[in-house]
Amino acid sequence: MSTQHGRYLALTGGVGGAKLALGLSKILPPEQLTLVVNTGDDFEHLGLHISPDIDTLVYTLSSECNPETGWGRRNETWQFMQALKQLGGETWFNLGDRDLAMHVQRTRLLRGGETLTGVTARLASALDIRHTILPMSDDAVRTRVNTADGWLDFQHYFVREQCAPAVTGFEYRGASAAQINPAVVKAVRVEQLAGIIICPSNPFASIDPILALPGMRALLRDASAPVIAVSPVVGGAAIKGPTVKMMRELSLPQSASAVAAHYQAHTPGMLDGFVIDRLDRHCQAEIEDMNLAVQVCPTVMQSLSDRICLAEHCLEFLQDLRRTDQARR
Ligand code: FO1
Repeated sequence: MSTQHGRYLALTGGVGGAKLALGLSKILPPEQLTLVVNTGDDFEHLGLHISPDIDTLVYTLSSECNPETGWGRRNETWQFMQALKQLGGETWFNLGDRDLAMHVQRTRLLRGGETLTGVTARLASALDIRHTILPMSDDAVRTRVNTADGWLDFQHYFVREQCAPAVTGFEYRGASAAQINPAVVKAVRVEQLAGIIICPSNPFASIDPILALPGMRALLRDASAPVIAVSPVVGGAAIKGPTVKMMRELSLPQSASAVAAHYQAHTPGMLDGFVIDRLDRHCQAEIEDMNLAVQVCPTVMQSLSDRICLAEHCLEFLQDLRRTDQARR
């Protein structure tokens, strides 16, 4: 464990976010790290409440994650899906037999009146996770994707249509009436806050839904500790998922600088620093011109030690930013 002091918050969604969250969790003990998760990907399917980004994080932190897909459980079997197919049911969204237990239990607890925050804490604890995982909100926010084929619910776009339709925009339905999880507000305003890390998640599908909650942008901008983001784009490509395809379709340059520019344009004043891969060293000056400090380090996370190494770089970067801020005062 680290000699880091203070408390950290990480905003995450998807597989890339969960990888860095795992690295952070190996360095920081539970009382020093809170993980805030996108729930814009959540949906009702086959009568069940599915929270893909929460589950990806829960399975990753509990070493239960399917290493081939990055989502779902390891050692999975698919008898439920096969039986459902035989009965003519909807099979475009793959729910493994072991994973199914998670959705059934979550749905039952939610219908019993528990909040998503309470249910998440209970299910994470059942899998021996000690770090705090907070859904961004207990209210329903649903990401929708505007495409050349019209509006699609996020999982219809992502899984059913395999991200094929060209994207023209996003909507975070319900966000304007949703309340930020009060535990997130408390975790940001904690006196010992040492830094906030925006994980290398898809900016449009995983991070913007969190930022769309009323008051979230101001909360992060006014945080007493530095805020950094890690680029999900490396060498003009996304490590996994449709980030770069989306950028192309939205007529944005496909680069780490464009991700930084996106955050700077939509959430001015939130970021103090931006982490890019060594392959993107050529973007450094351009990002510094956006008034951001830049950390260049390896960001591709293949092994557990890659995840821990990136987490260490993030914590060191935050420490440097805190020092610079103190020196300025
Ligand atoms: N992603 C897929 O590409 N195909 C699937 O069939 C699929 C099923 C699935 C089931 C449970 C779960 O928690 C996640 C699942 N995912 C699947 C991943 C998920 O849809 C995406 O990773 C996220 O929503 C994007 O961050």
